[in-house]
Amino acid sequence: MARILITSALPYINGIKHLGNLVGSQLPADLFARYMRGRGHEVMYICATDEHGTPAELAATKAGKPVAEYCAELHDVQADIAKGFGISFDYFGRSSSDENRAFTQHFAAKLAENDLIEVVSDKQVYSNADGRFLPDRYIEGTCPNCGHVGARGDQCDECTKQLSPTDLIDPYSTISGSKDLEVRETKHLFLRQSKLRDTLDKWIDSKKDWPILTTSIAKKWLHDGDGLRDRGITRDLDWGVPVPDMPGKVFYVWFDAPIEYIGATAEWAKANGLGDDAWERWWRTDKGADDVRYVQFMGKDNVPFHTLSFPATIMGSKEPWKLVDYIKSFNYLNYDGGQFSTSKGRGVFMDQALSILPSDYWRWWLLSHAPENSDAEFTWENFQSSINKDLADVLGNFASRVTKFCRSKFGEVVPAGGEYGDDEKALIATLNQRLTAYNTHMDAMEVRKSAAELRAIWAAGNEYLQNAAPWTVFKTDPDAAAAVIRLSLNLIRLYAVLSKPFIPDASAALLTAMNTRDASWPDDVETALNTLPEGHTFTVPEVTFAKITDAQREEWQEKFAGVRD
Ligand code: B3M
Ligand code: ZN
Repeated sequence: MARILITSALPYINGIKHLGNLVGSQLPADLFARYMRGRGHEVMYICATDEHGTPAELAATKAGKPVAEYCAELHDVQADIAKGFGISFDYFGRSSSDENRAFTQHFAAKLAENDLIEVVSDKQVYSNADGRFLPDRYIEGTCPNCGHVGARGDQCDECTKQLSPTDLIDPYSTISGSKDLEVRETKHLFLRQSKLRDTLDKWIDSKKDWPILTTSIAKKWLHDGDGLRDRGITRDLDWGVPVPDMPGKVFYVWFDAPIEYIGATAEWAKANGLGDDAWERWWRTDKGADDVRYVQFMGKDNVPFHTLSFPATIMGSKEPWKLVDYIKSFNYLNYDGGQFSTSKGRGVFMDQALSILPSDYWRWWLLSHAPENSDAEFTWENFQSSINKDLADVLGNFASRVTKFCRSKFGEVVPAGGEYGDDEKALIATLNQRLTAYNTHMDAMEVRKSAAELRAIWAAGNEYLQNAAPWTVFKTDPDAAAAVIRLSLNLIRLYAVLSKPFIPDASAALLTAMNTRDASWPDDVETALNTLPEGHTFTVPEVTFAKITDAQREEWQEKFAGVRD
């Protein structure tokens, strides 16, 4: 069996994330992790809170708390909410960990050793009103590349271009709003990534299976304008990984954050009382990681750093670290005609979503509408109709009709009698085809195509039941009806197994109702449909998916129309 290493982009510590962030990182990563575990592979799914940089400092100041205390608190908040969504990390670390500090300083030292670090007298923007330098998110202005107002000092989220504060047009301090700014000299370490441009170019070209979205962004910034520029990897900040021998300087958050993928794996080993070999077998190709398939999940705005500066750090170390094999990137999820926005509090946030509906409702809608090849739009009407149709009317209704009819005629037990005939054989043939397609799409991380295939598998069972009409057949041939119900009860178990990556809670509830712990992924449908033998007892499941009413939809549309407090 393969070994699969999965990481999803580290959410900034500053506050609870919205559904757009979730569907572009942790949720599809969790879908893939659950699927790969279900197929019997060894999986290590790693994520962490991204706790350095200006997002953390600005948010802690706003909360009136010391930044270390703020980060510890919000890490637990984000961990709890991810748990509420059934995100099955093997470990959810913290980029402020000792492990990440050590790794970050190690990589910087190796890069310097390999002549890839340069001490540059850099121009940084200093705010007289605030009495401090303004790196990254302490400064905003107009993007020189696309004209977007509100571009940040390190990146424009509109066109994803990586920026420096001095690039901004008409800049202002995000602390005080002051425009009383001046450019001052200050020494910083630069990563000479331009020396690795050709190596990176060849590496990106070798990734023939990557999504177009990922490679197009990478190639754009590799060759845009003056190409891959050397970039400052240190900042005049107090909070972050200290730069050895440069007091008052810390590493730039995007330098240390991806290294936390390794850091969090070492945190996992320590938390489990394991030695270094436990994490090295995932990250060091000289310690067994050469047979690992490493997949990253992220929004498109994170692609530049994951395809350029992080690989440059790994390659530049000249040490045998595991490089990513596949990057699954996502476009944006928009909300009712506008954009989700953490900083502007616009949209539905993860905690709010869980307060109104179970996570499976959100998981199903978000994954089946994932913004893979283009931006996607969340509307309350579409959410209501998709949930009510796919989950309530198709999957939920099938489980309810089959178990209730069985209970009324045969009791809560898999009935004996009859045998599978032509209709059953036809259904089995159809489902075998669809199972193969489902596996293919899931292996390829084609999220929407996988959801469509799973929905079709549910629908095939409904269509079979409708045509077989055991409630009619029972009157003249109870044995034939028994065979239909026996197959259909086994189909409920099969649906629970196949649906687990998407809707784990409903899957567990259906397996419990079917009174089985056999959640083995099917090799073939016929075998799967003979798992629950005649005489096997079960219970009628609770209503698996209560429908969303128009009144509820209208209430939530109103409640989430503005910006959150
Ligand atoms: N925290 C950016 C973001 O949240 C950043 C991702 C880091 S992944 C190493 O979009
Ligand atoms: Zn821009």
